[in-house]
This record gives sequence, C-alpha cells and structure tokens, in this order.
Amino acid sequence: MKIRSFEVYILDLPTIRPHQLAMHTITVQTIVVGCVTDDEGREGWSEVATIGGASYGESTPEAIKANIDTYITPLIIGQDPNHFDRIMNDVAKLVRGNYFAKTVVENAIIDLAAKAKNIPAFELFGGQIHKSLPIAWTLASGNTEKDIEEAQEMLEKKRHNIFKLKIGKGDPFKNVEHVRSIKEVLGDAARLTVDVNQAWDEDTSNYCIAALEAAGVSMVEQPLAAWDFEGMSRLTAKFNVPIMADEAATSIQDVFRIAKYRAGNSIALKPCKHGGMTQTKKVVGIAEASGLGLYGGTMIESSLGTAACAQLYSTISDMKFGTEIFGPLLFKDNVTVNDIKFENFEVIVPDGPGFGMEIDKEKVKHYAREFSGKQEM
Ligand code: MUC
Ligand code: MG
Repeated sequence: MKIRSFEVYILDLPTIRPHQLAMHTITVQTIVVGCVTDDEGREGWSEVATIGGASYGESTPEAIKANIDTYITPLIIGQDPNHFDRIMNDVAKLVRGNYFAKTVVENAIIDLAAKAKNIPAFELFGGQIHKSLPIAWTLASGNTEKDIEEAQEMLEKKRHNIFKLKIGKGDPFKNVEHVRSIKEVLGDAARLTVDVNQAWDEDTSNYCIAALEAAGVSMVEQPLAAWDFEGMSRLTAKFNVPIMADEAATSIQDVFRIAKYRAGNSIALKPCKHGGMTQTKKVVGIAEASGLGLYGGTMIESSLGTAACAQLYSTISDMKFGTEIFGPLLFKDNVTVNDIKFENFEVIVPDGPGFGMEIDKEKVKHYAREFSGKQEM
C-alpha cells in the first residue's frame, strides 16, 4: 500500500447566521479539504477550518494549501499510509510549525489507513470509550434577544444545554451585562461559558471575570493574548471559575508550559492546533498528568472535520468540559453524503470505516475555489 497522490482544496461554505467573534464575524466559513489516494485507488479525506483569514491564527487557508503542495506532499508520496506516525515524524524534521497543514495531511492518511482496514479511525487510537459526547452551542449572533431565543429553541429541541457566549467584541462591561441578561432568563436550565478570544487586558479581566463569576458563568476561555502566559497564570490563581487556554494551547511544548506555570487550569483541544491526532493524544497525556481539565474544541469544521474530532475525542476518558463540535449545525450545507447526528444534548460519534463519512465530491467541486495542485507518484 503506497500513497499515490495528495490534493488540497479551499472551500467557502456559507453559515446559517453571522457568527461574531472578537476578531471576525463569520458569514462564510473557509475550510481546507485534503484527499489522499493510494496505488489501489482508495481515498482518504480530511478537513481543517480556519477563522477570518489571518485574524484568528497564523495558518491561513492559502498558506496551508501552498505549504502542503510545496513542502509536504513531495515527502509523503510513495509512503505506506499505515505508518502515519512515522510519516509525520519525517515531515516534522523538514517542516517546522504548520500545524494546520500537518493535520490536513495526517488526518487524510489516517482516514485512508482505517478505511483500508475497514475499521473506524478511533480503532487506531486505542478504541472508543464514549459512543456520544456532551455538546455545547455558541451563542454569537451579536444580539442579546436573538441569543436568548436561540438558546431557548436549543433547550426545547434537546440539542444543547451548554452555551458558550462570545464576548470579545465591543465594550467588555456591556458584554458582561449581555451574559448576565442571558443567565437570568436561562437560570439553571443551562450551563454558560464565555470565550473572550484574547480581547482583554489584565485589568479588564480582573473586573469582568469577578462579575462573570458572580453571575454564575462556569468557565472563562482565553481572556488574555495568547502570548500572555504570566497574566493567565495570575488569573488562574486569583479566581475560582476555571480559566481555559485556547489560542495559547497549541504545540505540545506550549501545553507543557501551560501545565507547568498553571497558565490556565483547563485547555481546549483542537487537532488542527496541535498538528494532528497523534500530537493531540500527546497533549491529552500532558493534561491528564498535570490535572488540566479538557474540552473538545472546534475551529468550526463542517461534517468531515467534525467527524474526525468526534472520533478522536471519543477515545479520551475524561472530557471535563464536554465538547463544542457543533460546526455542521452552523453551515447551510455540508460536504458529506451522510450527516452527523445530534440528539439528547449529545453528538453521536460516527462509527463507520475511516472517519465514518462519505464525501460528496459534487459538493466539494461546487464550493472549492479552484482545482489544482495534484501531485502523483
Ligand atoms: C474558538 O475560539 O473557540 C469555537 C467555537 C466558536 O464559536 O468559535 C470557535 C473558536
Ligand atoms: Mg476559543
């Protein structure tokens, strides 16, 4: 079994409503899709999502594609997909950083290797511990009334009872009021968390986190800039409410530093941030050894990328904060033939071969910016 080709597509998928973060409002979400083929014509597919071009993180969709096509694909052609860890070890020697690009490549190879064995990908990571996982929804319409309506609808449908509020954009004090108003209406029917996406300084955080804690918020995600480990450490020591590192928790080395300096007492996992599934399991090991709480994060992937996250998260024994892999529900359309099921406040982990999803090639073609870059053996 040998890798024959690797293709990368950039797709723009419209969302059902604007999704407002500190640095960008998503109306069209850009995903990067990878397709690996082997010498017997089998295929493996993968996806990572990015948010707001270069505004959320350094890995832009265009850079992901260019760096895979130029630097990674030539290293993997002719390799045996069953040895995905060895392949990615070799890639890491010649390609620094580029975690999102590495995730596109490793995930596609894993999907292929698992499909060739006719097993779900989670079997390659020790097997499934959970068949379904708790799932949060992000309220980020930018409007308090709309957010309340949306939350009530989700509760009624039994789709979500954990809500994350994006509060990094605009006046921090008004945003705290926004959270308080939502909590007042929802009461104990839902758990509320907030994500500041790096937007506050330490003084603002000191004031606002105290108010959020008093309002009954159950977790505060990335209040400070990703580089501010010392500030995050002080906030973690000062408050009882859990402080979660997201943008700061990228490489395994960064996560080790967070654990060592307690720059957060919990972390959001996202395979794309860590450089793939194998690296994510190493991050989980650091967290488990140091008592960091885990959250199954998302970059708002569509059904394909979400299935990969769900499969990996299903192999982690204790996900203290549940997951937020709601991506497919925010898109008007998806790129797979089958859908991921969400029921009774949980996401059902797909358990078909590979990531359990059948790609819809017509949809990929429809939403892709261009078709190029195929490199063959
Ligand atoms: C982030 O920073 O967590 C995840 C959920 C959401 O609404 O935004 C993303 C990114
Ligand atoms: Mg976040």
